[in-house]
Amino acid sequence: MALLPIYTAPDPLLKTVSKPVDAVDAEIRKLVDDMFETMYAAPGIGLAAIQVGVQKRLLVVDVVGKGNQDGAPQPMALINPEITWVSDHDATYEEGCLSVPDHYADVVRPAEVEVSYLDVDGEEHILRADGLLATCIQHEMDHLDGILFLDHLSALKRNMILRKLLKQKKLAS
Ligand code: K1U
Ligand code: ZN
Repeated sequence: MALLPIYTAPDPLLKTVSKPVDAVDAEIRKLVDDMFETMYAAPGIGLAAIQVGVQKRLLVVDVVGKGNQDGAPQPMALINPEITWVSDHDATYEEGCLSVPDHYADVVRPAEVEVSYLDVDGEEHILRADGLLATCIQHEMDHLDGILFLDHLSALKRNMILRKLLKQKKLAS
């Protein structure tokens, strides 16, 4: 397994739309393994392939293992995920993002979702999620369409955070 570099905003790659996975093969399974290692090391509760520079519609989540220290790990890889249903009622969570380090903000999203996806064996599944899992899946699926949680905030808040991130990058280079 390998730790992959995480791209951070305002890198233009994070604003691109990822492409469907053609075949769930050994290369994809290796990418999934590397993404889990990278997510747990960060630490994080989710990661989309575009965050590690791969423009494929693939994400990993585990809101139990690292996000909640008292649970056993529950790693899930979602390949070509599609939201098939969202609830009428919303939920607000304070979101973070490994591509927007050290910044957090409340984001409102549907409280429950149903998502179809392929697993690492290429098998199709339909998952009904609520709570943090629903929020995390929606956050990661946004990444696949080039959307950051910052895009759910006011332009004022978003631009303030982006300016700070740009300044940090310039200082670090
Ligand atoms: O960058 C990402 O997409 C991962 C992100 C996922 C996420 C967090 C919160 C709400 C929605 C989606 C993170 O994992 S940020 C780090 C984080 O939330 C966390 C890290 C360790 C323990 C608990 C939480
Ligand atoms: Zn993110």
